[in-house]
Amino acid sequence: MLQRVDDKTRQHEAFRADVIAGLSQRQKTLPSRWLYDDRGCELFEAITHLDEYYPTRTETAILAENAREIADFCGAQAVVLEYGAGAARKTEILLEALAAPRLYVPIDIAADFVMETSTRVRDRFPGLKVQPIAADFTSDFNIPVTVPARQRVAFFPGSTIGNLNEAETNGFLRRMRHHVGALGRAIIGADLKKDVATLIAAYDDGAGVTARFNLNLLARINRELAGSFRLDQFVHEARWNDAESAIEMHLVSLKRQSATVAGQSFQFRAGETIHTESSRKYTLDGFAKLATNNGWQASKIWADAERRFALFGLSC
Ligand code: AVI
Repeated sequence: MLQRVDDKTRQHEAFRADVIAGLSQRQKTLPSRWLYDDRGCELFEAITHLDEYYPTRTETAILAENAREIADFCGAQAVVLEYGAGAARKTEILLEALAAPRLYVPIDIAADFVMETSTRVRDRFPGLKVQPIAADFTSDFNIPVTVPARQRVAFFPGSTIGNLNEAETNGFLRRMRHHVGALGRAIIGADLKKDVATLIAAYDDGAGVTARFNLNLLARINRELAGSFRLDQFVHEARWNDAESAIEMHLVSLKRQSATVAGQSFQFRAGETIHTESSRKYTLDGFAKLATNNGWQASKIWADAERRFALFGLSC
């Protein structure tokens, strides 16, 4: 219990520091991980069911259609390490396809959440051993020696890799490589580059769910950091950044205004934006090269017929 209070305090302090630092930059920026409070998680879940948001259903279908081959690639007795465990449906498809997975290791920064995931997977697969780890997968951490070293497979679906910046992406791929060892493998979901209209629609849906998801970050700042943002004076915008090959979410100030956060005041010009998320889109070659630069080989690629999304099978 005491541990949980400490975690909350640390989390609150990290949020405050990130918001103050991010709003002090020339291009105001808020790290996308803060989008996911309880309401943000609910809204993201709703996004995954939207017609315009193709990644979730496309990836799930690729996984289901190729489950046999993906399981063979992992090895029947794989030890599955899932980073940012939460993609329940996708995890189940993989675990179901594996003949006799030795162990499932969900890894997530939120200790409560990773315990919930463990319970759910144990209920669904009664014979399966589950060993949760509470850790931030964007920072260095060790896999406990109690996790068998052979046949480790890192599983990272959801195209969350696209939300990491360049340094984080390289660090993450190298960390995974280190975690699985010389004979290990990885299955990573990545969203592919496509026409801009499809991408904009996916990140600025007709029902306004993504807009609510983005604006919720200001509501969170108001609630948790004594903020004074007027939510009706900012609007959501999704834009394509060609140089970065990324869809960006911004919050646009509708007028010249100021807002206070934790006692500090920030000025906004009319039209000025806060950049809240980048979602990188890859080419098949581009992702394979990224993998190679970080100690992996892209041995397999599973994609849908329209080449919207791909699951990469990496080996060392
Ligand atoms: C979590 N992540 C993979 C989502 C994405 O597509 O980049 C987050 C998201 N943001 C707006 N819509 C979805």
